[in-house]
Amino acid sequence: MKIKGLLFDLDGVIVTTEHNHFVAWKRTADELGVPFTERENEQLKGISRIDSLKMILKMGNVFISESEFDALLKSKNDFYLESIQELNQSDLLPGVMDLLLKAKAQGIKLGVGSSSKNANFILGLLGIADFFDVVVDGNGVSDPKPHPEVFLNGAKAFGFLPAECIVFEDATSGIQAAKTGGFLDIGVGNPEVKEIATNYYNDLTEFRLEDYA
Ligand code: B16
Ligand code: MG
Repeated sequence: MKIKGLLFDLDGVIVTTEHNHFVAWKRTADELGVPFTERENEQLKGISRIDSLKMILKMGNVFISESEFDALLKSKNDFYLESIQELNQSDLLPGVMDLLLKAKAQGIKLGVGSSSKNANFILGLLGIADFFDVVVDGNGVSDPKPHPEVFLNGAKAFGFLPAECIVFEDATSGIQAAKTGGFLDIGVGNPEVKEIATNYYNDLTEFRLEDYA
């Protein structure tokens, strides 16, 4: 089926902010005394903020009060936001800008499907918000990835069937969400998803729009 819409995950596909999330969660895990490396962080990619903290607590078998939970969520996000203050267009991952320009010129619809509640803020810093016909983020979904809601809402806003859209993802949870939703799932920039993704590219410079649309 000819592709009519592209749905991009944000952190890890459009921009390198996954590392900032890792550093911020590492700080939280250290505070809680939970061992946390890139390996544990892999399970958090694409997962909502609340689910990420729940997962860290589970990893360490740590129990905290509701108010401590809320305070940790806030301090993680404050630290994360502080660390991305300088973000700008030069932080776009390779191939992103060229693909956005090419797809737009061909009349293909563009959307973001992110678990992040900071998605619109980040798109603003990157100066690419105007490219997108729809942005579905962590503020607008009730079931976070790996549930497909975030991408289904995007396809619905386009007015297209999921099978007419590609989802670009760097996280296992996001690839699962795309598959469950009936999208063509393409893994990008994270060898961890190579095995499960229908197609995989090291970065978006390797993706050829003419092969799909
Ligand atoms: P926030 P994506 C996800 O964004 C990140 O992969 C994940 O690491 C992060 O915890 C989640 O957003 C929530 O982000 O704390 O900014 O709301 O990859 O789905 O674009
Ligand atoms: Mg991601």
